[in-house]
Amino acid sequence: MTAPFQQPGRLVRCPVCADEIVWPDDGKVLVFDEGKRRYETLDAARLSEAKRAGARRGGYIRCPNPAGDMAVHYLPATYADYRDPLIVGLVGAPMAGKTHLLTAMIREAYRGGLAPYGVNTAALDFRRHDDFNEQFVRPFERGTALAGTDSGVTEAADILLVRGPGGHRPVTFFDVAGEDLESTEAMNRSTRYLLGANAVIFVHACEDDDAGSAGAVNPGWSFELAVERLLGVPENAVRVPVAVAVTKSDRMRYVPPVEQWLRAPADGLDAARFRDESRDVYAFLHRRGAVGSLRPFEAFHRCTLHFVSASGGDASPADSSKEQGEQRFVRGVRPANVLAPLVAILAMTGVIAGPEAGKVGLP
Ligand SMILES: Nc1nc2c(ncn2[C@@H]2O[C@H](COP(=O)(O)OP(=O)(O)O)[C@@H](O)[C@H]2O)c(=O)[nH]1
Ligand SMILES: [Mg+2]
Ligand SMILES: [Zn+2]
Repeated sequence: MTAPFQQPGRLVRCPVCADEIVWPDDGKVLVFDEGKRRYETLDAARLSEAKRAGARRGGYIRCPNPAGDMAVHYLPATYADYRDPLIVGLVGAPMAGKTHLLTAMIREAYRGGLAPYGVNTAALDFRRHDDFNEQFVRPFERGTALAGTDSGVTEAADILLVRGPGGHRPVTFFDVAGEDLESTEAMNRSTRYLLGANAVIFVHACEDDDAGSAGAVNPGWSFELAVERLLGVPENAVRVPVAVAVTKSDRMRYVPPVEQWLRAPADGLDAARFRDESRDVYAFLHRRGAVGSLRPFEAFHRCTLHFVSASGGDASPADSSKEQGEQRFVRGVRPANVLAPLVAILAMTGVIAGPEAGKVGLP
C-alpha cells in the first residue's frame, strides 16, 4: 500500500463539502495562473507522461459539490490517488490556542519532526500550503501572535501528503473559528467537515477551567457539541480516534509532571509513554473539575491526552506604534511537545504502523 494508486472514476468524499463525488477522469486538470490570478484548464491527457505527472501534482480539480451548498472550492488533482485520506479537525473554545497549536504542529512536521517515526511530510496542495506558510508559519516564526480565526471559514487550513510505514495518506487539517464550533446551527457550514472527520484534536487552554479565556463562556461547550455531532454516526465512537491537547502549558511549566512532558524527547513511538502522559493530563483535568474536557476521553474508544505549548510563553502587546494592537512573543517562540497529539493520531489511524502503534490510545 505504499505506492500511490490511480483509479479514475472512484467515489471520494470531498473534505470541504463532505459530499461524495465521482472523481473526474476526463484527463483535464486546472492549473492556477499566477499572472492572471485564476485557474486555467489544461488537457493533461495530451501531454507526455512526465509533463502530465507534473501538471497533476501541481494541479487542481473543481469540486462539483452535488448538494450545491458551499462556495466554489478546489482540491489537489492527486487527492484521489491515495487511499484513506485523513481529515483532522481542531476543536476548542474561542482563544483556546487552536491556530497557534496547528501552526506549530505543521511547522515541526515540515521540519522533519516526524522522521523518528519513519514519517515524512510534503505539501499535497501547494497553493494552500504556501498560503498557510505566509499567513501563519512565517509570522509565528517572527514572534507575531497570530490573529483570531474569522467566523465562517469553510476551507481546509492545509492539505499535506504524509508518507509513513502504513502508506501514503493525504491529511487535511481544519481549523475553524471557536465561535462556529459553539454554534448550535445544525447545518453550520464551518463545522460541516466534522461529518467526514476521521480524527479530532480537542484543544483545552490550561487556564480555561479557572478564569476562563477571553470569549469562552463555557469552555467545554465546543467539545460537547463536537462530540455529539461526531456521535451522530454511532460507529464514530470506534472509528474516530481523538487526542486532547492541554495547550499553553508553558504557564504551568514549573508544576512537576507538566515540565517533564513538555521536555520529553521525541525518539520513536512508545505507547507506554503516551499512556503515562495521558494519565497525568487526565488527573490534572480531573482535579481542576474540567469535566467537559474529559468528555472526548469517555466518548471515544481511542484517546490520548497531552500537555503542549505552541509558543513557549505568553504574548505581550507590541510597543512600536506601527504594530499597534498587535501582540508579540518578545523572546521568540519555543514550541514544546506539539507533535505528540499528531503522532498519536497518526498511530491511531495506522499511518504509523506496527504493534506499538496498535496500542496507542487504548487503556
Ligand atoms: N502562553 C501561551 N499563549 C498561547 C499559546 N498558544 C496561543 N496562545 C495565546 O492564546 C491566544 C489565542 O490563540 P489562538 O491560537 O488564536 O486561539 P484559537 O482561537 O483557539 O485559534 C492568543 O492570544 C495567543 O497569544 C501557548 O502555547 N502559550
Ligand atoms: Mg483560531
Ligand atoms: Zn466539495
